[in-house]
Amino acid sequence: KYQAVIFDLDGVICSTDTYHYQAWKAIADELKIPFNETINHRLRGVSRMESFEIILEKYDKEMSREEKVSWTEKKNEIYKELLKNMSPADLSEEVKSTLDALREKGLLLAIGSSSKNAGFILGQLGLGEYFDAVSDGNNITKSKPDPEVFVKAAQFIGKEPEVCLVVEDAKAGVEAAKAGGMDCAAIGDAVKCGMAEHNLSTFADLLQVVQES
Ligand code: B16
Ligand code: MG
Repeated sequence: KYQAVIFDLDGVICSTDTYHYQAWKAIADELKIPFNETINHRLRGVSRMESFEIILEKYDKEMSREEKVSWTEKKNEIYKELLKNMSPADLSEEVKSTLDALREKGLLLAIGSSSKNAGFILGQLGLGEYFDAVSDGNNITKSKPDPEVFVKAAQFIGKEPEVCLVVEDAKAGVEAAKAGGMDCAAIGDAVKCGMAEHNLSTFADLLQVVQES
């Protein structure tokens, strides 16, 4: 059934969670806003500005649009600096060999990420030229749970949604896949939401899911 797999990036292909956390923590500390791992959890898969709005729920003053833009830009500068620490060593052997095996089977492989830094991260991992298409935060106007990022990915590779399988680690991403008419394989945190057609206990399980489809 499946002819293409569209992968979320952060939390699926690699883990940038701690970098996002460190960068947001620096901003929250400067603004004296309480911030912890539980709040950080809610930022998975949502856009940069939406993430900041969640952090600001615990801020008791007013903040103008310009100030918000400036703080999110500052967060991104810190985050990008941290991303420089990433290298091909951050790509697990399991992920790389599973991607290669899927490609070997003739499937098209794409990225569907909310991140505007997706291209940079892929480059750091040594996957700059690897995927057949990259749909990311730079080509969308609405972020997950809106399906736009995945719909665009399917268009980029020229496949109908019905033959695409999305792999996601965030509930917002699973919802986005479903809204786009695509099946979803949940991994990690997203398994809990119980909304995906397939649940992966490990990335390599994808091979079986595709084989049995
Ligand atoms: P940026 P994904 C998402 O990536 C992250 O999970 C989320 O935490 C982040 O806020 C969002 O990208 C935007 O990232 O600030 O780099 O544009 O999971 O959709 O690959
Ligand atoms: Mg993710």
